[in-house]
Amino acid sequence: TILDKILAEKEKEVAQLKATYQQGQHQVGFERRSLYDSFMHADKMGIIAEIKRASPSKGTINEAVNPAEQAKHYEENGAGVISVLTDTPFFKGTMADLKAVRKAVKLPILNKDFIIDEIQIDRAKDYGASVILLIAAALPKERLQQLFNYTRSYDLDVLFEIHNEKELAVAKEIGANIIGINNRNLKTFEVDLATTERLAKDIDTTRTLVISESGFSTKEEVERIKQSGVRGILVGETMMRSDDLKKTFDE
Ligand code: IGP
Repeated sequence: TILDKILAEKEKEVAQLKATYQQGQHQVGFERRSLYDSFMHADKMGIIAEIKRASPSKGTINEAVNPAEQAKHYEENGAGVISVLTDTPFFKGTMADLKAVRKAVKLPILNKDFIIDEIQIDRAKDYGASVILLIAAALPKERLQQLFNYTRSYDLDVLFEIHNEKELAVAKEIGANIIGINNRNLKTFEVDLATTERLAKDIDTTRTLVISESGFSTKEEVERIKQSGVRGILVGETMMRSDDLKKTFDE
């Protein structure tokens, strides 16, 4: 599957990083910006707007984007968090993108990558990320638990991504307080909002922040998903392609 391919690349990247990365090299000075607090206490739907240059399913989306400018547009138009894809081989993002975004906006920043090792979490923290992504399908439960605890010990948030019932059970065992339900099946690339509706039913949404991820392009879809107790949505492609963000956010 595509996830297997990406993870194989990540192994190489992490080996490289371990050989070359110096702790604190890019440190920006950490000040906590909390996704959980800001979305849990808001009364309108929170939006995580993503900097996504390309993807395995769509190819090029907007490779030439200026991440800082784009993030500022997102912030001015009502985004609550900026997600920055930093994977290079498959999504054409970089850590430099994240650094530029962190400088440009006041919002919490999600480091969107395929995290398999503590060193990536050290790096995310150094660059000023507030949240990291852990993908349930990527690793065994024990390893996910270690990486979750490690991240929380830094006082960073974890967006714990799931796609099915089995992964939801893992999220609960690990104690994830922010669960991202990915509507996209990483094996087939098919997107179905019913995934969120089905899984959110079994989550205590008064205590757990639930984010619905992928496939949003209309106001009707957002209205529909509100009914399931979801407090935030993660939108990439639609935001990257929009030439009128005001309209996109209002819709
Ligand atoms: C955004 P979309 O369909 O709005 O572009 O999706 C986001 O959910 C998607 O980029 C994503 C993703 C991921 C990317 C969800 N989980 C894990 C890379 C890795």
